[in-house]
Amino acid sequence: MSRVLVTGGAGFIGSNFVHYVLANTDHTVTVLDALTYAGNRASLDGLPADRFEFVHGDIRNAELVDELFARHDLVVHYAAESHNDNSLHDPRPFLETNIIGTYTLLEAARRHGTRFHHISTDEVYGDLELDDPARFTEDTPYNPSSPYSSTKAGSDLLVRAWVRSFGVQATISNCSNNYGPFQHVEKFIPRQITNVLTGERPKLYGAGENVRDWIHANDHSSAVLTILEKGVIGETYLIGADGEKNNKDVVELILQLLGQEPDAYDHVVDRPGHDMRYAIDSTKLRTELGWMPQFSDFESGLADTIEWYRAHTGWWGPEKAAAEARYKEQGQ
Ligand code: NAD
Ligand code: TDX
Repeated sequence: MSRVLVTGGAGFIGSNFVHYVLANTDHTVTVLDALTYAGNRASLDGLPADRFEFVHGDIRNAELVDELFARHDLVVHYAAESHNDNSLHDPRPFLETNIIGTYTLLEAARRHGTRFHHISTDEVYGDLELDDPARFTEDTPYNPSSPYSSTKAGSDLLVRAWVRSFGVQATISNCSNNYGPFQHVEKFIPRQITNVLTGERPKLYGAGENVRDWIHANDHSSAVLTILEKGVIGETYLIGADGEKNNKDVVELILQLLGQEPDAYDHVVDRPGHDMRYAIDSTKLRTELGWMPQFSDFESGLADTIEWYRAHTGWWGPEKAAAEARYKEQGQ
């Protein structure tokens, strides 16, 4: 039994991880989350009071962070500004949370000798051409494109430096695009599902040829737990489930699953600097740590996700109008 501190645990992937850990281990969990627009306390409703604590606070608050590190064995760091489109309009919060926030946590890990796992993204590697047979591996050079991905790349490099210079007990994982319950309606899949559910047409950036490598959030959680249990300090592990799909195919599948015509969507202004393709080779995690994804059928995972959004209009409804208003300003 370990005492696990999860930063950003009221966000999409963090909340899925908290549910997963409480259901599959005997660990206790504390969430530290600032409840930005992306955090939702309701994503953590109903968790067992004797094993779960919520702390409302900012990862840049060194005093609070220090007090929390003193009473936890493991820290899993999900907190971030996470949306590329937002980073193109106002990069500053990305520097604050992703860089200064990670630095604040690393300093606490250094002081307390706490085991630290840093959650990152495949976007640090830049993008691949559509016809390139290559996939990202742990040896791919960093080449981030957006303010978001460059701050995530910077945070990864801080972790590596704190391991090497100060002996911090850290691992890093870089995962591909997640889908599943509790994802904010600004993101691609929930935006299109909730557009259809509210009578709006889905919005595809550009021609929709961009490829993302989809993984169910539960598979991300099981991978992180595996790294916490068996990962080697100082190592980086790529997490992916061989789920490459282009955006157009995903929109058409969402429309089909919701009983709409497959062409009932709009092409809108493309994202500046839009990465073309991400693809993960997760051989290291699979062969060295024995991890395997469980959600191999994207269509059925997507159908379950659609059902979740249909059943939880009270969870996403209050955010929908504001998210769409932000997009409308950009012609998206
Ligand atoms: P999210 O935006 O849904 O959640 C982020 C959470 O962090 C929110 O609850 C927010 O309130 C909290 N937060 C933000 N700033 C904070 C601060 N200064 N102090 C404390 N809490 C703060 O993000 P997500 O999609 O769940 O992503 C979680 C992590 O996983 C991020 O580090 C992201 O880079 C990484 N990641 C995401 C994906 C993906 O597909 N979404 C893929 C790979 C990696
Ligand atoms: O309305 C849309 N229409 C559209 O075509 C939106 C919101 C997105 N898109 C496209 C852009 C991308 O090619 O869909 C794809 C996915 O977009 P996002 O959900 O914004 O994800 P992405 O930019 O790929 O980044 C995600 O995966 C990696 C997460 O948001 C990051 O936090 C993670 O690091």
